[in-house]
Amino acid sequence: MKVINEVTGILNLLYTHGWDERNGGNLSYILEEEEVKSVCDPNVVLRTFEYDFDMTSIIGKFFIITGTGTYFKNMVAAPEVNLGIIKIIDKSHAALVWGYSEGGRPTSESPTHLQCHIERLKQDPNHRLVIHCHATNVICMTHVCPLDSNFFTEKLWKMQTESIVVFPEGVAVLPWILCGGTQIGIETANLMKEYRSVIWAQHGIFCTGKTLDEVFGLIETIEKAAEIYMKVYDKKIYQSITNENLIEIAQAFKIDYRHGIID
Ligand code: 2HA
Ligand code: ZN
Repeated sequence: MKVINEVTGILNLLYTHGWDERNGGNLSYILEEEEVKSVCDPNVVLRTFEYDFDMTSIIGKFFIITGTGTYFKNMVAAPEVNLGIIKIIDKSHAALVWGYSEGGRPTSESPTHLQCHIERLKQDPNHRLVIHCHATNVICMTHVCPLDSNFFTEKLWKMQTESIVVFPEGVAVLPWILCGGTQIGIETANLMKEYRSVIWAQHGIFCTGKTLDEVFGLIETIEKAAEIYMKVYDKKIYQSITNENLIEIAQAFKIDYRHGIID
């Protein structure tokens, strides 16, 4: 059950940060078979779910996924109701092996989550996690900034010294697209070829990575930079981080940052 406690702990933190109001946000995390065995019998199929895209490359993998309509604030108290563990059993089906005990099913954003996993695993075999949340200041920026990935990346990098260290590849931005479907999943996963973080205009952010701490930290850092941006962008600025400062940070920390934005 250690893994369930770790996942519900992060979900609770996301809630208390104010980034997952009501049933906002969702999470999916690749589990090792041993981790699944600590919770249930991985071979007992409770129900199956169908997907309309090709999942061949993730057949056999287990995912713990938040349930559709579930509230992050309730995860710690009732994990088995609000979370499910699925195994991808063929090109278009997943089997439920644990959870959703009151009849639930995977989050409406699970097509996007699974497509992001497929893409991120191609980039990084150690990839495990996708978190979507409604980070407040990130959403604010999508109201007042041009929806351009390089614009967002440059502003976020220049808000605080940590940014370029934590997300040297920058952030990608998608225009408003209807959520919950396969199309937004395709567009998001396409950007995940080059980015771990994709912002959905007027909606929130998808962040990916290897561990719960890493991805939570990525969200925190992007959201913190966005908060600083929203607090200062319409004020008279006396000084800020320059292109030269960013290059100096990158050299000092040996960071391979995205080129073509500040140089
Ligand atoms: O319902 O955040 O994007 C959960 C969501 C949808
Ligand atoms: Zn959402």
